[in-house]
Amino acid sequence: MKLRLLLLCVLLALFFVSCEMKKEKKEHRHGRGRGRGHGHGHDHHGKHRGRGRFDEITTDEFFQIIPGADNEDEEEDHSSDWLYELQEPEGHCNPNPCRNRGVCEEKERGKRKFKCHCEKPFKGKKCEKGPKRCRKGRCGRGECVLTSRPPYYECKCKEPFRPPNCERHSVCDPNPCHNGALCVKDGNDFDCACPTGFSGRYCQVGPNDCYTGDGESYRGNVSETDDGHECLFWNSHFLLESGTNPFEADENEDGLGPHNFCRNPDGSQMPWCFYRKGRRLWWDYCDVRHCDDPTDEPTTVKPTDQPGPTQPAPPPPPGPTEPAPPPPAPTEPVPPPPSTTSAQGTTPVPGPTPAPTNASDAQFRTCGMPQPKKAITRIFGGLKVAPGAIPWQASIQVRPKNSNLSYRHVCGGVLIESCWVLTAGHCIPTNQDMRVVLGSQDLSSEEPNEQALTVAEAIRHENYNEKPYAVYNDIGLLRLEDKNGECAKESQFVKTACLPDAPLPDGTECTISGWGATENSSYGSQHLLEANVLLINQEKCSERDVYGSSLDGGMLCAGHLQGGVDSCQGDSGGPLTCEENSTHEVYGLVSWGDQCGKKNKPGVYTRVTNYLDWIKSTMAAPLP
Ligand code: 4AZ
Repeated sequence: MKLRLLLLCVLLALFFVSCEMKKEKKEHRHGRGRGRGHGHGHDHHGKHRGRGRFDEITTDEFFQIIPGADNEDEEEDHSSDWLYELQEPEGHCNPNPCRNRGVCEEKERGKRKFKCHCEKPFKGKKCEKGPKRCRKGRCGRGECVLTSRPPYYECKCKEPFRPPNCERHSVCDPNPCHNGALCVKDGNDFDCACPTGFSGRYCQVGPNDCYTGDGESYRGNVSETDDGHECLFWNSHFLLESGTNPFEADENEDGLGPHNFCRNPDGSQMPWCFYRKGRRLWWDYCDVRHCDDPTDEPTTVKPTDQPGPTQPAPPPPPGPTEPAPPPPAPTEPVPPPPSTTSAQGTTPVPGPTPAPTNASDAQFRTCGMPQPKKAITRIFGGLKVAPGAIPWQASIQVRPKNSNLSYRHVCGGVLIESCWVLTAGHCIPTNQDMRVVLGSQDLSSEEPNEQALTVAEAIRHENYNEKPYAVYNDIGLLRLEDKNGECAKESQFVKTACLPDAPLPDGTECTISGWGATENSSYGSQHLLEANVLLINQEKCSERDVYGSSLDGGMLCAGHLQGGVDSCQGDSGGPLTCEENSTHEVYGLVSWGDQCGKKNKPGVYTRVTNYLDWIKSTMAAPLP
């Protein structure tokens, strides 16, 4: 009896605790216009409870005042010149080697066969260098944003700090609150007392500020995430350091521009924004109301079962800043991409080849077509990997033979047909159970879109040869176990890559992806990461100070123009794909390299065009 009473007490206690927790979450989600945030010491993570925003700003390492930092001259960054030297595009001006809208001129004489005429403010042999104006301390207690006109940056001061350098502060003077709101001083902090119907930290959100559908057309003024983080400007240097065109002067058709309002430029489920937490870049959905929701209780219901980030995202391969995981993909069915194959899905004319396939197989009729997505990954230099962006990416996982232990990721792979995954030869283990996971983004959780398939047969190239200095013929094929003749099922998140049919010119920009080791995590990344690399001239890569005579014709080198970006351990076997005629061809497989991201030591990839006959004959061979 006593035990029952005790159990009842425990249950009641649990019930009340859970109600309190729900209440707290609800209050912070629906707190717009109710004085949430600064001046109230309310912090959603409970970390700085009792501390004002002023203290948070002045103790933030990003908003430090560094005497003289605002008038230093721009320094030239020559750290990546070695990679430019390595590229030597053969096509001179075709493809255009000049970045950032630079105009290419063919040259007859001289060492270089082309000259790039750069648009201001870009410089460099290929107009790859933008002005590095936003160095630490330049904007004191403010966010440094990039602009298209001299001096190519602007300081967006945090309230109550004042321009030009955000060093001086004055609370409520001038009044930062919008829409006639009163600014209420509280020491160095302040609060905006919003007129009825207005909300947001500065009362900048009007009563009709809401989004319809998925919020793609939302052009309202909400600039806070669901958890109360202030959004970064879309032209923030923190976001755009690796971007291709950070100098958009006006809002573009996706609503992105020199402001920090929430938008949905990438077909996500509702307006969202980037924010910064410490040194990391994150994103989250915004505290914005759906127009169908009642105005008195604005809701910010996050799409269920795929919440925003809850733990720090791991870093990317050396190079650009790691984004938080991407928002979930749109739920609407997407029409199939236009077919590049004949009715039977056999001979593509002209262009990339889908791997030879079953004529009866209605699925995977096209290859190399990722989930259609908006250009956000282009805008931000690949910061954000959208779900379905690399649908051929496979995770190859092993566990001891006939055990019940959990599988662990060892390598990447590339789906080229419903039942076939291409990978590196060195990824094929001996005497292990092997499976392939497709459609996965986050390896640490079982995701609804992923498909796990047992490997029925693992075939390594017969001339595979691992030497201490290089791996030769590093290619293998995995045949997946079928169910009624079908293995992988095509979906928004699982598609095949095409096989290439011809060599591509040096300097071509291609994509590498994987869950491999990164600058800060030698165990690998939990989220799928991607980066852009350029194909490097074979002779250059065979020079003595690069890889010398270790390279053979079955290998190719690729690296990043800005230096540092590279594949690494755990990425092996995964794809290097290049876009040709609007489809993605698997041009290389991550194979080896002298460490990762090291100067003069780019990644080495298995040259797939060298093994096309082997791939086709292996897949066509009768089953054992
Ligand atoms: C590896 O150990 C490995 N930087 C893969 C790629 C590279 C180096 C090592 C290229 O699997």
